Amino acid sequence: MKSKIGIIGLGYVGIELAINIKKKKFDVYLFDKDLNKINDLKKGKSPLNIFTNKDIGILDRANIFHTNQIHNIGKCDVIIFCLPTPLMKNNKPDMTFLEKSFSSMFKYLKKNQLLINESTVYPGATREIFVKKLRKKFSIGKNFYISFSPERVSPGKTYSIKFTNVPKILSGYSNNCLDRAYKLYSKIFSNIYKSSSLEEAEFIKLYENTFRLVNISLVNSLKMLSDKLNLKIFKIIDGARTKPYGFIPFSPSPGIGGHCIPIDPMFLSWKANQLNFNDKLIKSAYVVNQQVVDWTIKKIKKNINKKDKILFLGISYKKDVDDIRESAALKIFKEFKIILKNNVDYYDPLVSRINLNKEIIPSLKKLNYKILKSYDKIILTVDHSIFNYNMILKSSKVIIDTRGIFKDIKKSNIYHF
Ligand code: SAJ
Repeated sequence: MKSKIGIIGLGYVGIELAINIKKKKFDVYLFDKDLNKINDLKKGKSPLNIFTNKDIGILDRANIFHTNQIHNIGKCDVIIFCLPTPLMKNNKPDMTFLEKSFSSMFKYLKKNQLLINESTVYPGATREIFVKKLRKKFSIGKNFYISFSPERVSPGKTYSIKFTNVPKILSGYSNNCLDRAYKLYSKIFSNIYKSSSLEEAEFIKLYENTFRLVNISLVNSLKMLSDKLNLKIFKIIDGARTKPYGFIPFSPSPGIGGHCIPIDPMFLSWKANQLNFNDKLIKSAYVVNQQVVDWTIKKIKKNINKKDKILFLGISYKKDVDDIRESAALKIFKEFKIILKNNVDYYDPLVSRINLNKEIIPSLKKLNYKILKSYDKIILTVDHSIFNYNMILKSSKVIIDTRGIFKDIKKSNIYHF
């Protein structure tokens, strides 16, 4: 009998997982609290730019539920959590999405179900959030199973590697739990890495993203330092990357965004403080990535006039994604919207509109020679692949390039920082 797989949370992780589990002929039961998303999916319409309607066509529209129908979770053999785990204002991990969702389904949980948490959490969270409660109703490892397996979806499909070929970290509360999870995930993922504990797997995930935060912060910090020496950071990176070992290049940026890199490492920093381990490195990296946004704003201000008409190219948090969470480009755009009011616009084909303090600001509908020429300054904040960089180069009066797209072009009307 085919296992029924329940997926809680239909974001870029949950939908990616659902598509790939469905491809392996399992029944999927999908749950989300966003009614618009549910209605889109039921109509066969992708709710996220990164999936086409064809991609989601495989999903069984009958088994898509709003979380007010969570009692259907009782029909599932496996329950996979793919919910957001943001930070609270005080940089404390916010586990409420997981906690609320788990509480709402708890009374419908059945014997022999397997619960897999894919949401990024601090070390110990899976045990605290799920195990503690489950113990009251089940004997974990005997008649209920629990696993942690961090998501490794790369939004914007930055790499060619197929989702199911990305090695999957897998851990279990007990060996039985690990075996149960392995039985399912080995049918979906080609390469499973069995971790020795829930906490180790939680830590592995955070290490991966802390590695990025620290290195992106490093390159942005060196960008600001090299600028004081009138050196070009992109040329410095070009030189350093000739080293065939012991160096991994990262790209300078106007700051980091997204809901992984600015967030996940702070779970580690928070946990460190809980354990009286005074983390300095992660905190400093976090601060640098806030500083570089302000630094970029200051540099732009120095290179524009009050009457300038300005166009921002790109508003999302990174190349080829439509997500604006924590976007540095958006933070910078907001600043200039306040200063220059109607003299500033943005064009981002992946983000049709933004809500700025209740004011809906639409993206320009298109970009052409005439439109580019009509602006005094063009600020390149996100390096989307879809942009016609030749046209931008030829048609813009002045380009402020914060992504190094034009790093090799020496023209007096191009500023790099
Ligand atoms: N960024 C830089 N310089 C870089 C790389 C990124 O400034 O060299 C900026 C981006 O513009 C963005 C932010 O950092 O604003 C985060 O970028 P990211 O490439 O790390 O992308 P994310 O946030 O989508 O991270 C996700 C993570 N995936 C998971 O957590 C499963 C991360 O581990 C992946 O490495 C990353 O995708 C990826 O490589 O696509």
